[in-house]
Amino acid sequence: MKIDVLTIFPEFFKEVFDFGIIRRARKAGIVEINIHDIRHFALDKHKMTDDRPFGGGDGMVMKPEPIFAAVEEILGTVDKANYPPGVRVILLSPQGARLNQVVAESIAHEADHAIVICGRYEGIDERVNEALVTDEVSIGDYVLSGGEPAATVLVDAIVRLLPNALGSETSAVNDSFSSGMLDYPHYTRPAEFRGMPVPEVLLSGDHAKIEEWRKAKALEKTLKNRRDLLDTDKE
Ligand code: 6GU
Repeated sequence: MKIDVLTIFPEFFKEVFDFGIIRRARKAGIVEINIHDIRHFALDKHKMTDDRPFGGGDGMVMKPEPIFAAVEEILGTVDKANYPPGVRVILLSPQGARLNQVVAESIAHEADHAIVICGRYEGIDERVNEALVTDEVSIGDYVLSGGEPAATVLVDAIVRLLPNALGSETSAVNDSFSSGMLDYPHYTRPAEFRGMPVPEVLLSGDHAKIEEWRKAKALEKTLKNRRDLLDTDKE
């Protein structure tokens, strides 16, 4: 899979994709990640990437021209209808559809090329959305100053789902959310630490009982922290 990130803060991404599973996936050729400076595509001599909003109001709006130029260079077209199959142009914005495991899976499994546009909080010219964007995505109901932190979240969620990205020691199938529930609690050595013992059952060697305990604990945690996941009438 190829991922192109468009940002006005390319330095932000200098090291974030150089650790752990993403680093290993890049080295193994499972994913190629390129960071593009939107400013580099600005047309005027001041390299302006934003301007004042038509209709008035606070804040600046990201100009369409540099973003169109960047997408045109990367894809060879700025016409959604002519995108090759497997291309997704994703705009990160607080107005997007909320990211969840289903959204991440649909991108990881259906796309072979993702262009990720990091919007600034104040906004981006809507013609970018209309003409270029296939998916407008938010990472949750809170305000970030820009899409950059959201891009690291989205890229991580996608890359770990790509075939062979996870080592044999981990499996995406057992993850939280793929089961619709939170994960059960984990313990490692020592068996007693500062007066806190590990639950007996985990030392028992009784795998059926351990499985039962983990299911109960996962349910308990989901009820406590994320009751909404158990609602049957959710989207
Ligand atoms: Cl993708 N961008 C911004 N600016 N804020 C957000 C977000 C994205 N997702 C949640 N909050």
